[in-house]
Amino acid sequence: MPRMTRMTARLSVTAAVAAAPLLLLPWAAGSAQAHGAPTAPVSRVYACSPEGGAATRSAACRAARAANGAPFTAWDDLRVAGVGGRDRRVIPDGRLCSGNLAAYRGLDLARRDWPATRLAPGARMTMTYASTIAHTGTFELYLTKPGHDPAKPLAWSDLPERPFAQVTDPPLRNGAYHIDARLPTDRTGRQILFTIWRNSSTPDTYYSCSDVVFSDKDSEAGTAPGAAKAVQGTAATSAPTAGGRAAGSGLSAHMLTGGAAAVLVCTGGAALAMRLRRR
Ligand SMILES: [Cu+2]
Repeated sequence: MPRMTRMTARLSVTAAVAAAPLLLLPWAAGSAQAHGAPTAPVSRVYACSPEGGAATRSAACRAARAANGAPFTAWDDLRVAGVGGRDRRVIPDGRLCSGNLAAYRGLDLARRDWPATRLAPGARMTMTYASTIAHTGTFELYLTKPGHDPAKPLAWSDLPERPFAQVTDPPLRNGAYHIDARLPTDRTGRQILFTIWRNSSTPDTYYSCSDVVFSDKDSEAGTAPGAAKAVQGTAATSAPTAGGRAAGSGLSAHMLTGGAAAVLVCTGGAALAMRLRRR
């Protein structure tokens, strides 16, 4: 199975980089080495993953997988090591949604039909960020500027300098972080909610693109607090339980190995990520 092949590859890379016997521990459980991604408003990587429900069969997700050459099974592993807050220098324009990782390049496709979540301007919103391994760190939420054209590749200049919400170590409940935010009032139509999760317990930074559509304030859809409703007409995601996989063996295995082991898992993944980027 491909997953095992990847893990084996990652393990050998890691072992070569740092021959620490403890590194074997997390893999011994055969669990996913994984970390997190937004499930509401649903991120591209989660929507297009095998756990994305109806959304994963959408034309956008099919095109993304075709561009990728592989499914987004590791939806919670979109992370780059060593960025240290220099996102705009490390990640090139047009590669924001993939974090410039070849394994996720299909997420950079500029399309108007990505599975999207309807939001109301100025409303309160709670982002659900599924966590398959807990880390400490800061979440930054950005929205593309008013007038954003979703048919153009996402560039840093499409995002404001400052996030509309920033939260450090939000509560982790039922396998997900919950990030409360007040949405800007001046967005209309289709926008991209770009989330950066800057870990403080690992060297990693996570990137994700969630497609959202702002409806009129008068419209009832999405006005309820925390409402994140799938847009009609596009593929709706079944409301994901926080981290479908978190309920499985993956989370418990990682929890048993403890925080230090989780950091090691991420370090190992970083080695693979660097390898992928060199391709
Ligand atoms: Cu992690």
